[in-house]
Amino acid sequence: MNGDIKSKNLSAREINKKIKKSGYDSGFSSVGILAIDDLKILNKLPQDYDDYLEANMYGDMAYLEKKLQYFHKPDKILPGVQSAIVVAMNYLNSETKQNWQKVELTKLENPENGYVSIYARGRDYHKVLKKNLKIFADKISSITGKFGHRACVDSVPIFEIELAVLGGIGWRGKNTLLLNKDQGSTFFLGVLLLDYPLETEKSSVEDHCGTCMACIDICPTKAFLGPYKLNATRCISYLTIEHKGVIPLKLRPLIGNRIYGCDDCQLICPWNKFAKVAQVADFDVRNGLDDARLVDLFSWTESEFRDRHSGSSILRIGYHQWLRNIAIALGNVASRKEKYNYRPERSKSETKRKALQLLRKRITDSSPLVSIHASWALSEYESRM
Ligand code: B12
Ligand code: SF4
Ligand code: SF4
Repeated sequence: MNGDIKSKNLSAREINKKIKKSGYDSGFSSVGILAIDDLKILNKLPQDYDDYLEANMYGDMAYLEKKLQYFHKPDKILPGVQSAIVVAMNYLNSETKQNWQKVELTKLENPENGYVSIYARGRDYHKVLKKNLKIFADKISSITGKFGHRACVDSVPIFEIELAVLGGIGWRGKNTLLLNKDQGSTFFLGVLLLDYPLETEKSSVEDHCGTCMACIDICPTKAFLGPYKLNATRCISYLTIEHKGVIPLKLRPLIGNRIYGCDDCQLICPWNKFAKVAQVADFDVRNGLDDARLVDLFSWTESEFRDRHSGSSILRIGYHQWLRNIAIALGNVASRKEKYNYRPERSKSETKRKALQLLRKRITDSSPLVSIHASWALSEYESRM
């Protein structure tokens, strides 16, 4: 419970100001403060959310069903909860070039290299945000005195984007992500629930999507039912990360060379011209994942997979799902070469031979998930090359 000793002589506004400064000092780029009443006013959500669940747009993500149960009862998440602080943390790494959106879009046209979403190329963001939220909470206690808290980064059933909108961090874009005029959308969100009372900082951000529909139009799998409405079961991020089983045949060619997540609906967003690089080094690229050859990644043994992805969110999908995703991208190499008229010198025989050899080996893999996708990839490869 809150032991409000130190903040006695400070006004609510002064406390908020100090808290915000501590948030920025803890590596966060935006900080929004909400009183408990504001955690309850999201009454628009349940209707939409019911529809979402009813339309079965969540696939294997059964945990989304639980969200509703907890939604109006933040007390269940943190007993005696009295306020929430929503934070954003930028994740573009320090090497990011000014024209990064173009650079990344070009990578999608190189069928021989795998595309790993920018957010997943470095350390697991859940770990990074949790660590920095802990630092932030310690700083807050030096302003307010001791209090109880819970750090939420995806693991807790709350609506982070809706809270961030209420906290004035940005607006929800048509691609369903949170956007900010000064930072685009390349940031993560986290929430600190506190049993200490804070006052809401009233600030609202207008929707700046206007007539733009670029994200909806670019989506490779046509996953948007319309603006602000996503059928998650068609999203490549869902298919490559959340979905554990066989990828539907008709969606495989649309995945292209994306082997973990997808950034297209952000790469095309005009507001991402203003995206900022991370203030922490945790998101620096590991294992050359910003431009790695599919055949190299497909050659990793299981222990290599575990070692190389230690501390990364990619580890969570497991070795077989990793191989499944790369097999699909390998199966797409031939058709994508035709599409982009891609003819680099080195690819001629050496890469093809290596890909065929690796795929043939995986047809008899003990994991059906791997063998099914390797067989498909091999038939795609052999029929077109
Ligand atoms: C589950 C999940 C996913 C799922 C589903 C996403 C989705 N939009 O539904 C999948 C795996 C597809 C996904 C993908 C991605 N995600 Co995600 N995801 C989450 C998570 C854990 C929960 C979101 C959720 O509850 N979704 C369920 C839907 C129903 O909720 P909703 O989007 O709020 O939708 C409401 C309305 O838009 C509308 N609606 C939306 N769709 C539909 C459809 C129908 C039929 C109806 C009727 C209504 C409706 O009604 C809903 C309820 O009010 C959040 C973290 C969190 N705790 O919030 C991260 C989060 C949203 N993801 C994040 C990221 C980074 C991504 C990716 C960019 C990762 C990547 N590069 O591959 C992609 C982007 C895809 C996209 N365009 O959304 C960040 C976003 C940061 C930001 N700037 O906004 C978050 C906040 C994680 C974090 N801690 O930072 N994600
Ligand atoms: S992440 Fe990719 S597949 Fe998912 S909605 Fe955005 S563009 Fe479509
Ligand atoms: S691409 Fe256009 S419509 Fe989509 S989120 Fe960005 S500004 Fe909004």
